[in-house]
Amino acid sequence: MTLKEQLSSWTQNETLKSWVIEQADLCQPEKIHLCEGGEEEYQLFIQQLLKSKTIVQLNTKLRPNSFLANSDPADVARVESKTFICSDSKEDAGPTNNWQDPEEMETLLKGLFKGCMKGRTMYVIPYCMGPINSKLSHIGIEITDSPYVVCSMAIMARIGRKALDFLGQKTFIPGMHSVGVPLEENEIDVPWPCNPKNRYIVHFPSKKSIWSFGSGYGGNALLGKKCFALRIASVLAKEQGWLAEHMLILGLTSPEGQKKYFAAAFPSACGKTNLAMMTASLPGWKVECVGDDIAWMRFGEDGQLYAINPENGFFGVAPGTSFQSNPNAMYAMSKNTLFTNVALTEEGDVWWEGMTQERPERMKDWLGHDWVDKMSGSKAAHPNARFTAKASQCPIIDPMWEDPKGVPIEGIIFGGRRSTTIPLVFQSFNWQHGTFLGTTISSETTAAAEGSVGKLRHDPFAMLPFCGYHMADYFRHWLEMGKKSDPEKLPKIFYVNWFKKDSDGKFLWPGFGDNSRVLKWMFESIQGKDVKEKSSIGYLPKESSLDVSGLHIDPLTLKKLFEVNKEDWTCEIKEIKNYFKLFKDKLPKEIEEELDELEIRIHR
Ligand code: OXD
Ligand code: MN
Repeated sequence: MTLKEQLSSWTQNETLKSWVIEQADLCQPEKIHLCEGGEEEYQLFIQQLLKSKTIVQLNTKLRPNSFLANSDPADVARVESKTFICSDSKEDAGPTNNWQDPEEMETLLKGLFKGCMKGRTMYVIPYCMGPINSKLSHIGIEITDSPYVVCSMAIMARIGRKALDFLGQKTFIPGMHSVGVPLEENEIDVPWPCNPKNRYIVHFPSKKSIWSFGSGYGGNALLGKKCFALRIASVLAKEQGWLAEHMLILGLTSPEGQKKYFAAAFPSACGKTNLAMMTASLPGWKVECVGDDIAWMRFGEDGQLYAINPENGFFGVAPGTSFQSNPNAMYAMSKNTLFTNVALTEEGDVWWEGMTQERPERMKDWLGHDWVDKMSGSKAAHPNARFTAKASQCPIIDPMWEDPKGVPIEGIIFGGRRSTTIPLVFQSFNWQHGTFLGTTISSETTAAAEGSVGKLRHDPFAMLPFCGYHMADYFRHWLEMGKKSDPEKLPKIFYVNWFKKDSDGKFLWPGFGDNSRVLKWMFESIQGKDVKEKSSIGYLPKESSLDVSGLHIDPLTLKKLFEVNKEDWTCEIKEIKNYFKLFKDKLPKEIEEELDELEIRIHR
């Protein structure tokens, strides 16, 4: 069958057909596979990956239908330095993104992609971000030469025939991906092909297209996630009047059976997945998970903000995840899971730092080497090792998680990892003040992130690596969304900090399940209960309004958790002022005013 014939029996979408033909001409693959989705097709790719030694099968008794991939050591994380927003002008990309002239970049990419799939199969994956048939969902098509990417996409998005049927004659976001390693005739492939010297993760906001070359890992290669659902979607959201956010979504039910949904943005290494799947320590309170990474939100005709999780699975960091820290994540990955860069035990199961207190006697580390040198301090699992599992496998997945209408968001939470200054929780005075709080998010870096440990990194709305246009225009978009909406129905905005420390460097707050106490306080504040009082930084919990029953926490510690120290805040304001200089006169005047007013209140 010719490609044209193959395509005609696959789709009636003419734009899609001609795009696939054009890309096949460019990349010159040996074969083309048009994805239908489904378990049978998934197993076909798994067999291929087993054969190429990209993955090994885990013990089917311990971890049914689960596999482990070890990547090339030079391909282990998102590469922000090679991620580009190629808007028409540099100004449109703003000071926080890498930019290159779109025409020059296109020429460069065409050169790289020419013949890049020689000797390989080109997979065409239709995928739906969001529930099928939801007005909030969007369709993308990813072309890739990596069967590992196809399997990961099959978990992380709704792929194949159902996405294609939903697409119909509509438009889609095209995404081209190649590991960038063409094969000569009879050349044997390596288990994890990649091209670290020529790596480009490129977004064209005007054309709404994505091109990714040289990496097969995570957010670089699974184009539905960060590339589409955040960078391109943030541009779509601005144009169309909605919000594409780096936020988890959770439902919180009170002992009386009342339920409220929250969306929350945190920079990486702040426990987003743990919060999204939390087991509440407060008796009678229940958390259910809608999503752990991304939220698409739109105001409904009733004036209420509704959110969907555009993803279908979790691509979670494994190290640190345990039955203590996140039992629901552990259950979610108990079967049908694709692991990457974790260690392999002698029994054929997985292990990573923090999974159990005792480590197994013998293992293969993430590089495939025998794990014998326990004293060397090298890690058995890579710090950015991942599990890829379907969201439906999470025991506390919310019953409404695939509702096409989305879930009604009543509270928005911002936060960061801060050892000083920021109290455990406070509430903004209103939407504009809340937007200001989003602009000020900063977090102390941990060993899991790039750069030196303990350094403050500003990460507005936790969107620093994910905003597809000028960050100050994004602030403006948030302000406008609030202005256009019914103030009574706007979600309340909160700011939290689970990580405040005492002078000995010990955490003041236990975190994890006890964060449900903070969620309860927010819940009651939204209900209009008399639980908050004005302070210079926002509303703080009134004395005794935070439920600490059963928690052995002394009054002094509680005082420290909520302290607003004038000196610390003077430094904080100075730090924010300095950071805002980056946006020059693009910084919305409302944000500047909020900072000025905060300064006046602090010094009053
Ligand atoms: C992620 C990230 O992997 O935010 O979700 O880096
Ligand atoms: Mn994320």
